[in-house]
Amino acid sequence: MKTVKSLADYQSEYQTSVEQPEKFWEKIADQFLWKNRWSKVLDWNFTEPTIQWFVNGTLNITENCIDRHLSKNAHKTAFIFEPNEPSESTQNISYQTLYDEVCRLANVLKKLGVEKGDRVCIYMPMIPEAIYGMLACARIGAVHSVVFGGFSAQALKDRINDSLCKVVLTTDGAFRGNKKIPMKATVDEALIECPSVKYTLVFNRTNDTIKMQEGRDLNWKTEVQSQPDHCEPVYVDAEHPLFILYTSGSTGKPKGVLHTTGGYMVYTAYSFANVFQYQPNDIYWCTADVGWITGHSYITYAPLLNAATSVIFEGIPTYPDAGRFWQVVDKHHVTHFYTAPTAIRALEAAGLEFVKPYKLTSLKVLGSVGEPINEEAWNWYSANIGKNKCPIVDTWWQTETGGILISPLAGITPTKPGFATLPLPGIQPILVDDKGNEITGNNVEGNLCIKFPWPSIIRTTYGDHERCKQTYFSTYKGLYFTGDGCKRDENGNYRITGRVDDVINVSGHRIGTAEVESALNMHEDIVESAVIGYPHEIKGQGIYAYCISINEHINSDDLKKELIDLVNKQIGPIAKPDKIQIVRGLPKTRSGKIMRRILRKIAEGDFANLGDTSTLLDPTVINEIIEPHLKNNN
Ligand code: 7RM
Repeated sequence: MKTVKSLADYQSEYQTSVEQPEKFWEKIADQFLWKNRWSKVLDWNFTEPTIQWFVNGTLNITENCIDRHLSKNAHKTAFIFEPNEPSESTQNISYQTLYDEVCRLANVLKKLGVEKGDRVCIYMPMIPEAIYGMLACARIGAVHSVVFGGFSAQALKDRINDSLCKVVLTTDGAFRGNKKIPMKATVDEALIECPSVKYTLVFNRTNDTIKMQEGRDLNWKTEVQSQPDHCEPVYVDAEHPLFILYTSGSTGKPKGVLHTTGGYMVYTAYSFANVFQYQPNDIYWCTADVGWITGHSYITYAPLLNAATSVIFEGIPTYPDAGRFWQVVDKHHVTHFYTAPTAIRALEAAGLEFVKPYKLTSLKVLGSVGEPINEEAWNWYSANIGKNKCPIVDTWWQTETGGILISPLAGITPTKPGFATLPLPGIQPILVDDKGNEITGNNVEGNLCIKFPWPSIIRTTYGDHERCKQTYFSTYKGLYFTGDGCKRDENGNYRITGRVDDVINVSGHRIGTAEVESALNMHEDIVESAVIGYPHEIKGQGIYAYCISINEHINSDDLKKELIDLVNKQIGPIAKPDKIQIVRGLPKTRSGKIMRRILRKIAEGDFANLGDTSTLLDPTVINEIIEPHLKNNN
């Protein structure tokens, strides 16, 4: 794919993209394989919202990810699989092998009755089969719903039932550092109440003993073996759903963010090529999990659309020790390394002795994603991993945006620690105040919105379009609202400061405070709770829960443990509160709204700056909440 090569290129391409967006995107879309060309590039309305890109175009995304490369690149490595255990051998998967595997699996899905438009849940660890699963769905026009392997049975069940999945792809278990994690047992528990699921396909990874329910559970390897390694692609409309990915918001249950096929393909491929400046012999490694949007866009789809070679890593940054990432970089001569600030901070804290043994000379570009990167971590990453020779691309985007919207282009855009810098061509950010008035000029701060559609923008929240409208398109009329706060510096560079809604970002994972609160409230002793985020050295934000117990005096470790177990069971380990405080009351306004601003200040230990407390119903609760903090001196 042709990419921007200089700052002047970027500026002229940006200008074209704003002045003639349809012409701009059409030229990019033309670099792909389409069955039928579109009749109209864009049809949009941010009020409903209805957004259609490449109207009436038809295509199959896997043909673009795989088939298209076979004439020249059949033997090129698509994926290098690096297992959890360093002693287990690496697996090289060529584009031809990828084709064969995806086709066989797609044939199995067809045999199981999966048809175009049907939903398939993927609940798997980071192994190549998870990616085969996504692509096998796309091959036949089925819609994948990947659920992160760390979610609990309850969370998995909710997601399966929201989109009525027919089949679940899973494994017996997962290797994660020195732990083995059950996967099939969790699926079994979830499926007790999932009437839509007819089959599961189980890939044996850990070879642990699992229960296989006759007539429902099938062995992956056995099923795949007997299938031909060819499967005709099913051509779908550009606006046919490609996948659903659940993400947390400020209220209620997680939303199923829906992405469609044509626009998602065009935007993810374009953004990957431009942001990373990937060249044909480079080795790219994104350390995310396919359970998150970063894994969807920048492990599965975009690298393949660019015929790239990428590393798939099963393990964790700290096993067998905190040098694992750097060992893998050296082992596979990784040129492009893309990770999250939380990992950088954790590895920085582990000490330079874990970096020293490795050369890291293959690296050309470093990336960051998922949360604001603090200057300290940025500088450490640049100096110790990039040896001050690799540009850092701090990429800002969201599940809902499908691809990177604000980021430096590697080696082209001047970088600045803590800043995602400039919008990609085609992206029109705007800052607004709380009333929705545009904040113009530089050296300003406001709520980050986008005023024009890009091809991979969210189309709907599955089964509830009104929620999509309310959440993203109603706060500020005519704008897509990101939920993030943002600064624009004197040169027009953007710095994303974090969420302005009730979403917490823990180690780059989005956690809805409302979800954690409703889990806590399920405890029979808990009357009400308020959950907020507080600054955490490694995780970015930690989870702080204030709970009102019916037994006022009880602030016991037993109760806290029960509450943590409850959250673990309802959502999963990523949502476990770091701190729980049992309180007698919560600071509420006269209209009954919890004043989270005050609770945040208290959790930060900033008791002197609680701000205006005059609207509180009962101001005395504040002193009671602060009191134990003063005692513990924390
Ligand atoms: C890709 C992803 C989205 C939220 C988003 C932000 C935060 C992500 C950055 C960032 C500052 C960044 N999708 N966020 N990237 N904040 N700088 N480079 O993370 O849907 O899981 O989360 O993450 O608050 O709204 S996500």
